[in-house]
Amino acid sequence: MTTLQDPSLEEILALFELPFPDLLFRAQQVHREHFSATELQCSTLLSIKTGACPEDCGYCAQSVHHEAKLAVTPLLPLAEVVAAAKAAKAAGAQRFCMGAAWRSPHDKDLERVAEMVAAVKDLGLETCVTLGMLKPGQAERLQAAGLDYYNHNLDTSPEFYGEVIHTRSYQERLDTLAAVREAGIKVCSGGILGMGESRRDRARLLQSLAALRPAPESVPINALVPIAGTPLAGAEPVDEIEFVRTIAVARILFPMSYVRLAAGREKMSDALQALAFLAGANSIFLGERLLTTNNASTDHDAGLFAKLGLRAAG
Ligand code: SAM
Ligand code: DTB
Ligand code: SF4
Repeated sequence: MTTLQDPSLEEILALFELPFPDLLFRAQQVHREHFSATELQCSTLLSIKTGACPEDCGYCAQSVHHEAKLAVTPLLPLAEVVAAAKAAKAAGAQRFCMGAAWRSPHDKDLERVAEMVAAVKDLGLETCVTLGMLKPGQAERLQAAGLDYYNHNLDTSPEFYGEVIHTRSYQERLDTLAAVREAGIKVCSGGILGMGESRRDRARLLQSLAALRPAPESVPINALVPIAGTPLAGAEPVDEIEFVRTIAVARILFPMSYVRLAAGREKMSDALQALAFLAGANSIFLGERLLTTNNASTDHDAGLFAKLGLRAAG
């Protein structure tokens, strides 16, 4: 199976336009060439610093620019983070992802996060953080503490980005991703569907991610979780088949990467999730909470795994 190198927008759109059975078959072939189709990588999220973020991302509950109801909390104590990580491991997570609502961390906060990374790593979990933009030296500090992955999403196409976020540029996102890669940390970068973007925007997001060298090891595809009080509270959800097509195209463009069916699973039917897994999604967030919103429940996920014959990796 040939993979697309530096895919043009036309090539990506041609994948989107394939008859659905052909697109899914192709995605399945690519998926099974590199992964077990019955194994899901499972990560658990913890918001280690919540709310009061100076950025204005139109989808996010944590921005000071929006009116979402939210309990603002400063950086959590180390012991609380370690307790949450232990619980996540016991529940079957392989990776623990810590998210902070910062534009960019101060060095003294980064030191505390580095301690958290080291402590979580000591539990035998993979580590991931998402802290906003990084200044020179910060990625290296995190790498030295034992960080495996840094999550920093491109979110959408370069053309649609300005409709959603005004306080930082696409290029700044790319610069942080380059700093993370340079420090020897694995890259987790993807986007959000259902913000009012077009298929072309979804294709351009994937093209922008595919232009990263090497490709991100993890590509989260989030369905917008609409949050009251944010500018995108009333956004029209993406058609379900279009959502699955986007996952399938991501699988074909990123044959060796984990494609994560990320936010939004709480509202998805089992049938839609099953189609997403058939299209090549092979990673999820496990656990009752994402950052500020609920995830699919642990019981529901256990039932879904059993129904579909899936198991957690690791
Ligand atoms: N502040 C950091 C940043 O923006 O890079 C890290 C945390 S931020 C919440 C991480 C990612 O979560 C965002 O880039 C976005 O893709 C996703 N996200 C945030 N709110 C969301 C929502 N309501 N629905 C879906 N995804 C969301
Ligand atoms: C990602 O792509 N999705 C996660 C993680 N990276 C940090 C965040 C989802 C957040 C969903 C909305 C919330 O709970 O605030
Ligand atoms: Fe802040 Fe991240 Fe939310 Fe944007 S997505 S407002 S940077 S916490």
